[in-house]
Amino acid sequence: MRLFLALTPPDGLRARLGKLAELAQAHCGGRRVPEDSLHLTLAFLGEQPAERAKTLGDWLRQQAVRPGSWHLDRWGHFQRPGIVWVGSSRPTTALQTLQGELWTGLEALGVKGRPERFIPHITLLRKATRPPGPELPCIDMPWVYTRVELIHSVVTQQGSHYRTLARSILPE
Ligand code: 2AM
Repeated sequence: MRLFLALTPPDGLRARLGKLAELAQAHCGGRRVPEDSLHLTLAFLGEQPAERAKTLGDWLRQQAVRPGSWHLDRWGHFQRPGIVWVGSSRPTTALQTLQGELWTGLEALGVKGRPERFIPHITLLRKATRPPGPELPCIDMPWVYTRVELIHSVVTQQGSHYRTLARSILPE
């Protein structure tokens, strides 16, 4: 099972990001990530056996992550796969800490693949043919998060479908 840990945007923000994706596609081409699939990946776990998915779900249901926030205010581009994304130009210390703590827990469960660098971003377009430019609107969107999700990515010919398997608990 292809798995990842992610934050998913609250509904209002999700809708605003969906609108941004439409605007971005008009300028950059490519394929839009469907609105209900928008997310911020904290840890990509790759293919994992089903038993481990269960272990990871049980583990995440016992984690109370510290709620936090970050601020979306910039466009970004990963040239090679043609990814157009939105992220933050401000320090993302709380997210970096959260990502590091999650990987420490994952490694204790035997998961490998902690990346050297973490660039928090929300992918809006894939296979874009042009980078985002000044014609795209300025972004000013706060995102308050409370829970991390374990998501199963089912890859089909139509694209990836995401299914949430487990969520962290809210701190007391
Ligand atoms: P992306 O949006 O930057 O492509 C589910 O596939 C999520 O995991 C996506 O958000 C994707 O990030 C990320 N992802 C997919 N393959 C990855 C890989 N090989 N390494 C790191 N992250 C990956």
